[in-house]
Amino acid sequence: MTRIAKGKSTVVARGTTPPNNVGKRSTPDYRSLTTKSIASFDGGASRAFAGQRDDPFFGDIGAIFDLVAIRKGTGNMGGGKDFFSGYGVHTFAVQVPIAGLAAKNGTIGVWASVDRRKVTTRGATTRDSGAWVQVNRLGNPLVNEVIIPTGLKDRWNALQPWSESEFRKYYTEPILAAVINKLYKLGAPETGRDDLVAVLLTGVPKLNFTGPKLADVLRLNLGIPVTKSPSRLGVLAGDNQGWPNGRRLGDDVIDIAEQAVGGFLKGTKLPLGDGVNADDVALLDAFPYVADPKSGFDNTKGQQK
Ligand SMILES: [Ca+2]
Ligand SMILES: [Ca+2]
Repeated sequence: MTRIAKGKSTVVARGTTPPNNVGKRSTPDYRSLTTKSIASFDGGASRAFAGQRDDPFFGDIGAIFDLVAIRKGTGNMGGGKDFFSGYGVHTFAVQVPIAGLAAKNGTIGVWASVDRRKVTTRGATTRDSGAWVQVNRLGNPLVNEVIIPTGLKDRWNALQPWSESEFRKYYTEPILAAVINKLYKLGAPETGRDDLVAVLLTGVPKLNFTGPKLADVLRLNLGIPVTKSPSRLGVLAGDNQGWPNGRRLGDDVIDIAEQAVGGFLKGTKLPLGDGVNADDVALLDAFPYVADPKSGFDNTKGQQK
């Protein structure tokens, strides 16, 4: 792991990733394989891990892609199918003390991007060559999926987060609001959505506002204390330590996004959700927090808990 601070790069940790969770004969005691792969640095105050974990994202993606298929909840919104249940993901987890950050009482912005080589040549052997190009980025969850039109997704993913002014109208006039109104006659505000610009591009005043510059970064106000009893609906439920102020593994970002696009911050509080309220497996109470991946032997992909 390399830390870049004040223009200087320093390798702060090295380690190996555990093998994927194949099954009880090939990879017995998978938790200990994980624990052994955690690299510690900063004199033990910081940790890093890279390897396979359970996919902590949860949602009924099959239903959502079928014309949103919004479930109008009545307080009990359970019953959706967790499309990601049983799947693993490759995870990079990093834990650093807040005290070590320059903005310890301020708001930080976080995003990630993926680069690949410009050219892939397929044949007897497959070869990648050419310059590295950015093909994907992520700050706030679901911006790519919910806000950016299909024809512009490649361009949007190739840009840096601070290029967002080019896409402003898709935030102020979200396509999803128009779609759910057309399909379900919900009365979500379709224009003048400065509330979404605040939530996704500048931060919300008195919560995590970082100035007028538009940028899709995940903003986290480090001055807000850790919530003892987190709500899966985060800020929408009065729990200011959840998305859109940072993002915890248990935050129900699909329900939050649907309700935010539905106009929650403009007073249109629609009981929207996909019916999946939590991950199919419990998180760990210690680093790297993301649950152990299901083994290939167990193979429970897509099955509900
Ligand atoms: Ca999962
Ligand atoms: Ca949900």
